[in-house]
Amino acid sequence: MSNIQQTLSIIKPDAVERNLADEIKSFLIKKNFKIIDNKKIHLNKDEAAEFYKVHQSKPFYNDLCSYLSSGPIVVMILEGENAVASYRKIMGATDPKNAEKNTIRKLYGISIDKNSVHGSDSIDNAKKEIEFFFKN
Ligand code: IDP
Ligand code: MG
Repeated sequence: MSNIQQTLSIIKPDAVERNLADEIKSFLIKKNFKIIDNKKIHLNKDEAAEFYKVHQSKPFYNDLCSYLSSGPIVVMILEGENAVASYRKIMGATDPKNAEKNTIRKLYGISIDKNSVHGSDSIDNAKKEIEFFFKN
């Protein structure tokens, strides 16, 4: 039975800055994701803090919010079969050095903080994150 889902992807500042957005989009299209909507934006630190508030107790929270607001990002709604889990798989492990080969983070990530992309971690969070960027 088909199980079409939507998930939120972000191309983070390190990848946008290296002009990798089009290459990452092509990679996703080749992997059968449809880009339903996308836009390039530059969050301020308060907006980044709101987006990442699930991580507010983590020691790296402040750096994470500074980083996400440090430059333009590309946010995308991706659609596909089991999109939440399948995009997490193609994105790769949080730390690029632990990511499997041919994942986005292995191909493009620089470090655990500059890991090039974000992806929603559950169907519920995908809905919230899509809402955060696209429904206002
Ligand atoms: P994920 O992006 O793979 O879902 P999360 O645990 O949700 O990973 O963490 C959110 C983001 O916070 C990561 O993508 C990464 O950029 C950053 N991050 C996670 N763990 C660390 C850390 O130990 N040090 C610095 N940054 C981290
Ligand atoms: Mg996460």
